[in-house]
Amino acid sequence: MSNADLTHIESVLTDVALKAGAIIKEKTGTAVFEDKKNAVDLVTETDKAVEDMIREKLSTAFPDFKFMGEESFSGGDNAALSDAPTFIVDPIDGTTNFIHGFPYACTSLGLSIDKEPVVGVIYNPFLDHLYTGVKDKGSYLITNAATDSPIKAALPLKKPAQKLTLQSSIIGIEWGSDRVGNNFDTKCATFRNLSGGHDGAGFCHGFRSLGSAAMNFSAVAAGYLDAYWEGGCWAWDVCAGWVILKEAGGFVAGGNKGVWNPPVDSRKYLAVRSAPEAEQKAFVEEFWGQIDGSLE
Ligand code: LIP
Repeated sequence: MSNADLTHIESVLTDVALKAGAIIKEKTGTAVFEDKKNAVDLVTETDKAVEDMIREKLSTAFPDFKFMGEESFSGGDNAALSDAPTFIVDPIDGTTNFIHGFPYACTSLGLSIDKEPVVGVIYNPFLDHLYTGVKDKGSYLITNAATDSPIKAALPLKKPAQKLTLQSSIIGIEWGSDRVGNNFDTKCATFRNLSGGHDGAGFCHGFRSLGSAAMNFSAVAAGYLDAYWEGGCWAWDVCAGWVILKEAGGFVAGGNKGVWNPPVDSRKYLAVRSAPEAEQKAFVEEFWGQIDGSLE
């Protein structure tokens, strides 16, 4: 598919994301939630309504493309990701934030071809921030996105002053929705290692938890976070952010030691901000050295 085609797809995804954002904002404060697999894995009627709207618009515009959405998948439509052009969609990433009114919920719309993320659009309607990325065409943050005077800036937003090292980093982390078992234990032990379990000496400057994988990827792409480590989320949480980060000079390694090229549906990732490649690789190795266990 040509770059022109991908740019056209990006503009359609942008329109759809802005429409989704308008619905999400209108429903804020009215969210009635249900549990999915457990009491911290939540869904609302708005997640489902927004996904239905997105699916309808995208299948009309691109009838030959496949669709993988969080709520359709939970509803039993769970075919594995194939090489075919596939929209990978989270109608509301950060559903818990949406329910609580914490303004870091977004719509995440990605396109993968040959299982590679090639277009990504992420829209946070509460901040009116739109992140976009197209393979080989760069990535951007557009503020005031839903107004008549949007402001577009190339990512990353800042050239970090510091060398990328584990010791000088702030790292995005999430508990996720698995609060027992292997991944929970691996995260707890690793958080301890990274935060100062060694004779009181901190190994990183701190953690941040935005409550949305797409928002965490966007923050790494912007350069606000140095890295984001996750185990347990899904392709729809990361597909759009993946393109945006890579086009911003970032790097996505596996969430477990030794995995340099994780597939987008591998469910465990270490996303690293823009820096010289040797620094990124040294950071990844150093981070992996602190992982206590192995994510599933
Ligand atoms: C959430 C993610 C979050 C992750 C959770 C969950 P949701 O998505 O973005 O970062 O830790 O496990 O998947 O449920 O809000 O769409």
